[in-house]
Amino acid sequence: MAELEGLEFGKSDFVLLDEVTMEQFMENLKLRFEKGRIYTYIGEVVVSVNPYRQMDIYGKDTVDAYRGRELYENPPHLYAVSDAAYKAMKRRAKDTCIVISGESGAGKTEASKYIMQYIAAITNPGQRAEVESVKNVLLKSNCVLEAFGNAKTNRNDNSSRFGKYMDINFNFNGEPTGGHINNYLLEKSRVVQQQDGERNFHSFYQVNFYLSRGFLAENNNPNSFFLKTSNNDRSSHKAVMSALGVIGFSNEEINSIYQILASILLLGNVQFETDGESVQILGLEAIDHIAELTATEADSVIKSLLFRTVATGGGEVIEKGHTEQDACFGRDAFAKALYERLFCWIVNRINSVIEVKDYNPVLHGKNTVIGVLDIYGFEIFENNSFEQFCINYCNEKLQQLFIELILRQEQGEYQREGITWQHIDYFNNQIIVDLVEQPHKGIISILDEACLTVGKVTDTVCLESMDTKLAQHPHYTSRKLSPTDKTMDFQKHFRIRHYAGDVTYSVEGFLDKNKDLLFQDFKRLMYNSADPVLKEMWPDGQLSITEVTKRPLTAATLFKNSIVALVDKLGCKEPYYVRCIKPNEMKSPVLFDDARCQHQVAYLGLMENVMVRRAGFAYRQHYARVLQRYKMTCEYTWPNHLMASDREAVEAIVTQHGFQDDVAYGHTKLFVRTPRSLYTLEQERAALIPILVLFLQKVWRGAL
Ligand code: AD9
Ligand code: MG
Repeated sequence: MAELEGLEFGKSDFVLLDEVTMEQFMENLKLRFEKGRIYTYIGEVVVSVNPYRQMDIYGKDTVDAYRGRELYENPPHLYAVSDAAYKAMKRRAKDTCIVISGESGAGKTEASKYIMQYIAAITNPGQRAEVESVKNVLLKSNCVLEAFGNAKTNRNDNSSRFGKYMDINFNFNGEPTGGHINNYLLEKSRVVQQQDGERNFHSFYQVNFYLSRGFLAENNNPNSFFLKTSNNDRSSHKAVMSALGVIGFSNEEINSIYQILASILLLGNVQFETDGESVQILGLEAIDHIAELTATEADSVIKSLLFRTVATGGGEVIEKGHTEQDACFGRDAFAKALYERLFCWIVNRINSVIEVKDYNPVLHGKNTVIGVLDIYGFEIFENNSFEQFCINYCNEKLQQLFIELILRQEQGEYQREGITWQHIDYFNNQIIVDLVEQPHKGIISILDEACLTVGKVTDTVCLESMDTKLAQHPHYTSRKLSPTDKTMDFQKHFRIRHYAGDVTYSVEGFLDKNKDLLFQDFKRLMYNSADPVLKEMWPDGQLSITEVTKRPLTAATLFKNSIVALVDKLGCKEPYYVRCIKPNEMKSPVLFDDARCQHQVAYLGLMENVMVRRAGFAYRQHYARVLQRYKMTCEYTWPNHLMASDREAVEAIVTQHGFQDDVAYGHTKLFVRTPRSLYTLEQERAALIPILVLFLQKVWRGAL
């Protein structure tokens, strides 16, 4: 059995703290971070602090040490929960999921990659080619998704600008047979605009390495989307090309991808001017290149940038010239939509390669799943807009699931088992979830209503409507409702008291982003492209203007629906949690910013988690299983017991080992408070096994 850590590294499980106070929690977290112990448990939850340096804890030796072991046999590690999830999946045919949460830069994506690498490393010992190929595609998909979905932000040089949930499918042997990726709300506004110090998606900086055409190199328009590339971009580009190849993208597809990227960049060079009557395009040479890259006609590109087709009330179809403002809006919406569709197409294309085909449960046994969720953490920026609103709503939903599953489930089990427990008060954030998503009264409904209202409803009018409807809500406020609060503007701001802290949102742009309008003319233009890859991304372009739905679902509602579906999906799996903490804002490997960390510990609900776990018991198991595993360690139970019930037999084991004060007896299960008692039992069992084997061999040979 592997050695557990010494106490000089602090307590490896917060459950073992002498007293559950914030001071002790923080002291332990800090001590462990300083000693290079970045992982600590709360029962089966892993708390991880971003080390901001390469750690020598992910190699083959470590994989071997954790493979097949129980959680309490080794120091805390992501590998241990990955193994626990894998074992639950394999031994008990349970679908499991690993939910990774934490704020931007806390280490979620890195954790998700280590988890996948671990699962890949422990499966398919026979190196079967088809399984190896599935594993390879699953691992390589990360590289592609990061290139297209990640960007440098002020918080994280490689920030995921989309949410990712990946299911890995396993056959009855526990070998990966495929997978599926769901992506959530790509932050497409980044395509046309970034905050100071931030960059566009990594993929844009790789275009030049692929398409060495003059028109990209010669660019010197200060308004363009072009930005400096670095050596890092060059090496990432190589990695992406290789990954695309491994996944199975064809040369034509890769070519189309880069041409689309280049055309988006060139769209950024298209400017408009007006003489008061009509609008013209400045930078026509960009149009020729865009037409060439998207396999369309330059005239059609111009037309869709300057006009839109509208159906009049009488069913007549007319062409209406844009104002300069509409033209700019249309261009940006087009650039964003091109990128979003490209991204979704790439995800679907990867899915088409990894999806499990021809799986016959009768022949192959139950197909089980491990899901890994790496989704954007809670965000509080200087300027918080629609994207932050959606992201923070998503975090509220996940927190709700956490409360449901870990806290409530735990307390529920004690009740069911008839064990006395201390009631733990934890903040139930359902009230904030309702504030956002409740039909008719919630913020999303109010936004949708404003978007559907005919005529000019502005963001400010929408804010007024929220103020009226939500004035009584304890988690909502605005300048109008709190006139003395000078940090907010009357016309612009509202504030939500999230479970993780107060966030002030600027309502400016909310309605446009929620409507997410893209003129049908652009869709038709793309659908008519001679490039089959591009055409495939725009099936709705074949609709004529009279067939287009007048009331498509809004961005917020689509997002809400996808998150509700996600939570449902996670809710029916056995969950494992990784809670990531960002130690400081400087990306420093040595700085532990007490205030920042304490804030995260508080809003992640970790203290409540420890309290519930402590009020509770680290380990619980049905009597029959406890007996089966440990009966050899007690003279009254080995080889069989003569007691009235399994429960009494288990009591005999516990009493013989002297930890009767550390347990409680439920109706069907034994509950053990601290992992240490279990550790003692495990050690004794491990020591007895060789003796038993010898004994049995002798019995078989007739020597006894
Ligand atoms: V965001 O919400 O996508 O903006 P994440 O995903 O939480 O964020 P990420 O995993 O990207 O953060 O980690 C940020 C950076 O911290 C990485 O680029 C690494 O430089 C660093 N990091 C995180 N975890 C580890 C680790 N286990 N070992 C070494 C790490 N470095
Ligand atoms: Mg990330």
